[in-house]
Amino acid sequence: MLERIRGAFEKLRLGGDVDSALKEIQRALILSDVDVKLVKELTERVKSRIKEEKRKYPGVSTRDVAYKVMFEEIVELLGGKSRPFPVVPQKILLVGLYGSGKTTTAAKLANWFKKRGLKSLLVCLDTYRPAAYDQLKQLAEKIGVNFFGERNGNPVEIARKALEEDADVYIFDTAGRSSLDEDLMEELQEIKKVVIPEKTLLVIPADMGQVAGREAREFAQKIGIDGVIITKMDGSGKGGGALAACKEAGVPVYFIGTGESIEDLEEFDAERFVARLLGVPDFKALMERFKGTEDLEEVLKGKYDINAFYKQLKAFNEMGPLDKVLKMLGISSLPDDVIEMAQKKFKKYDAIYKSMTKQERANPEIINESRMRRIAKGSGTTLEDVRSFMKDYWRAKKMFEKLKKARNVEKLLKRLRI
Ligand SMILES: Nc1nc2c(ncn2[C@@H]2O[C@H](COP(=O)(O)OP(=O)(O)OP(=O)(O)O)[C@@H](O)[C@H]2O)c(=O)[nH]1
Ligand SMILES: [Mg+2]
Repeated sequence: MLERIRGAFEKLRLGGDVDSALKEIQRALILSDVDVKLVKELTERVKSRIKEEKRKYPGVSTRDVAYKVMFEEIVELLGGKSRPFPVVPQKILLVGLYGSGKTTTAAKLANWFKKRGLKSLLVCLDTYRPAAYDQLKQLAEKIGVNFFGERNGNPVEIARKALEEDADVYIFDTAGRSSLDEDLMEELQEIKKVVIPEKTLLVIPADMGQVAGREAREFAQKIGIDGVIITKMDGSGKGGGALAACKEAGVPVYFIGTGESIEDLEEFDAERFVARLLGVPDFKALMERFKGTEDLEEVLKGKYDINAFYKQLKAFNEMGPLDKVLKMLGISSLPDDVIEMAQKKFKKYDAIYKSMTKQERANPEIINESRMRRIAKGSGTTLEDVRSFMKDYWRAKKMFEKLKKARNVEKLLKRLRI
């Protein structure tokens, strides 16, 4: 989507000039359907702020100042500072037009809360589309949360009955229409009166681009919304436009949907989003993923020897399938097959690791052909297996050096922000 922005920053970092980087960013934003007016304003602000900050930090190169200013302005454009979504018992009402992703998102949210220890009840208030009931019920079964619904009947009554059930988080999935017409409006207002939701969230697909702003305003006016969830960020080139438009409309984007599966829901944070776009890994997010497994920070501090490699393999193995998030966070340079290997070949690699001497683990460069043969024998694997272990180790080592470099960029950003 905003690949071009990444390209522009990369060029800047490698010594390109500020003007052409800025032009590239303008092009990227417009291609992503960001309103031209907003792009113009951003350009002006970036230019004047670069001048300003250069006066403030005379010792810092123009390029570094530009990097920092562009980063901050793009973050601001796409949403600015975000508030985390409250992980507390609550009632959430999902509204939105036909096919925007409400039902899928309802299930993703239930799963999100489940992971955080809260019990959800998924409630189907869509009695218009006959398949809606089964769709949500099946999703509820799949993630192991409770479901409530009736195939026919009045959505308002169903909502009332649902509230008698026991749950921490009530998630109400409503019917979609092709536009926000009188009927839909009345029904949603009635439901709202009964449910009294803490959060009414509008679900909008990313491919709406800047039109998302108009839709958000309309729903805000007629129904009242507390925030937005933008779905299908994975399949659209217009996500940037949708994000910028929601920011302009003054409604926070709480989550983004990044795929069709249940796990593909991310809490939206503009800074993290842009940082990732630029290839600056967000270590906090990364740490969260590693919670309870290994401390990547520690690994990064030390020397990347075979012990560190093994720690990582073990972490990946225990974490289960790595999802896109982790890959997007900058681990993307870790080859896919190595990640897969962490799960599939773990037993073999585990045995190989255990047959190595302390000295070998700390100094991988000493592992020659004859040592490999010994390791293969000791671990009950083949010479090929040991070779592939070593090959993966060297590749992973390279990746970590990259990650370390990226981290320095983040440090630079922090220092400049003061
Ligand atoms: N790629 C991708 N597809 C998504 C995402 N969210 C939803 N979808 C797909 O979009 C389609 C519509 O999703 P639903 O959840 O049924 O949409 P809905 O708003 O409930 O639709 P109605 O109830 O008919 O108004 C389905 O095929 C989903 O798999 C996403 O984040 N990424
Ligand atoms: Mg639906």
